[in-house]
Amino acid sequence: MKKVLMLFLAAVTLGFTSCNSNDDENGIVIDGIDLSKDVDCCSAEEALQVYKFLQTVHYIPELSTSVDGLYDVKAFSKTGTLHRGYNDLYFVVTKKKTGNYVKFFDIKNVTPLMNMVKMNMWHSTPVGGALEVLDTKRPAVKHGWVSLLMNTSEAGYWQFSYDIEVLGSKGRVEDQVVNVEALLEGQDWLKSFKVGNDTYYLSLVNPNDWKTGTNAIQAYISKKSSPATTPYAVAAETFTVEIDPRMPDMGNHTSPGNVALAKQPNGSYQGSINLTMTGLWRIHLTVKDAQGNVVAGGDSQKDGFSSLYWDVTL
Ligand SMILES: [Cu+2]
Repeated sequence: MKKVLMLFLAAVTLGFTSCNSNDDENGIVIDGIDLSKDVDCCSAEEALQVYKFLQTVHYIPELSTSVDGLYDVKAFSKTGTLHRGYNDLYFVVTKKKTGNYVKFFDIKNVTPLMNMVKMNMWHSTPVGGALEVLDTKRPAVKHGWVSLLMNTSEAGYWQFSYDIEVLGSKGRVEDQVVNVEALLEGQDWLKSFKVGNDTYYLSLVNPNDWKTGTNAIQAYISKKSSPATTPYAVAAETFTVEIDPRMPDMGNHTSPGNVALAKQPNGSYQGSINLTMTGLWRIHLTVKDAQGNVVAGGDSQKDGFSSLYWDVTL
């Protein structure tokens, strides 16, 4: 595959046409296969962008597979591992014969299941909806996410399954055990709250990308399924999540200019958070329903702050 990618790089540098081009004079031929005839693959520019993207993520072997001996399916995350809380997942499919990226494939029914060994029960976890194209620049990369309730421990372990369809060929990854790492001390990015009999999960998205100062803050609110072995979808309800970041080790001082998280058309919640210095920030949360009633957090403990919070250490 390296060879193909290097040729794509060369093709871009030399200004050759895309592999979808009908211009035979400039076709890229590898191992006797003219890539310009491969309508399933990306243009040279698209392939280059995918190649560049893959330099920023790492391969998860447990979640990768092949389909019908024709296609390699590779899963990636930022680190090549998974951890408790929100994780982005990326998938790329290549043709075994040429290493070309395949643009058209579907990944469905991503189902993480945790076996709580001592309790002899299984549960799933918040999962984003159908996987989507990462962006228009990188149409051959599919993106999704999972937010894992617990890390792997003596209490239990995780298995992942999903279905894949590539150009009419179907495959499945079934019950693959994947290790889920704990977060470091001072990092707690996943919390739950109850409204009546319903349990909701608040997944903070990638706070490890934050820097000192003002940051975009993004989260998802998912609703626990019944039975709990069904992946937990993003909640249909509309909430608002007010944030009150404090530094517990520094007299609980706060910061100015924080903006509550509001629901976006894509189902995520977005706001703005100002973290004025490095160290442990406890982000106290107050969740309100669409009518503005407080449904979670907001309760005064002995320190006067909400007992519903994320911890982020910068
Ligand atoms: Cu569990």
